[in-house]
Amino acid sequence: MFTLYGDKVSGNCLKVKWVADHLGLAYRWVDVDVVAGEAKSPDYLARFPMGQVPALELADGRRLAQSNAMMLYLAAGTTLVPAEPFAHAQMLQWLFWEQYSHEPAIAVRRFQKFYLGKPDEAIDPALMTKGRAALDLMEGHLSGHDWFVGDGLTCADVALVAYTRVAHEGGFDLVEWPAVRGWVGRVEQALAIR
Ligand SMILES: N[C@@H](CCC(=O)N[C@@H](CS)C(=O)NCC(=O)O)C(=O)O
Repeated sequence: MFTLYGDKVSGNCLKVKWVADHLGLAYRWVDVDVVAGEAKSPDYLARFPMGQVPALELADGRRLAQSNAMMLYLAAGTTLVPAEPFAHAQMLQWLFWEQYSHEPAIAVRRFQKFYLGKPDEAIDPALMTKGRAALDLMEGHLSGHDWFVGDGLTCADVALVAYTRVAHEGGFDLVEWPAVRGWVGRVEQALAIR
């Protein structure tokens, strides 16, 4: 049994929760209200100095931050983490890309538009440009593949679907990216989150 600290409005937190649920792992969920600043409380920072959710605490007290590291840890030895070295590296390729080129545009624009209620003109236009470029790249890959790596669901799909499935809340209408939309449906079905 382990403990997951998270906020269910956060795709980064849901990634880890979905993996745990998909694998049937037993865990305790602790709500942390990010907007209310709970991830910056002295008590939380003492345990998780990165001051963010999600966070993971094992029964023996070891702690881990960063959604993708947590997913990989929980899913180690399953088909969600390809064992073959090149496929494994491809999965990591998408995970690193997601954190640098996808999430910082699509998730951040969604947060500003949907949760902070900012009007479009008050949001940095670079977020739209970068988010659209990320969706274009995904569309290119998914036009020839059903999944990001190999023939089935991996952590790469879980990471990338978290904010892609709610991209419309950030002003990205997936009608423009039909292969991405089809893939979102496949991943949601595989994770039983629809
Ligand atoms: N790279 C981190 C990003 C985590 C992250 O941005 N968490 C947000 C919620 S989605 C958070 O805790 N924000 C509060 C803050 O940074 O103060 C991960 O993948 O876990």
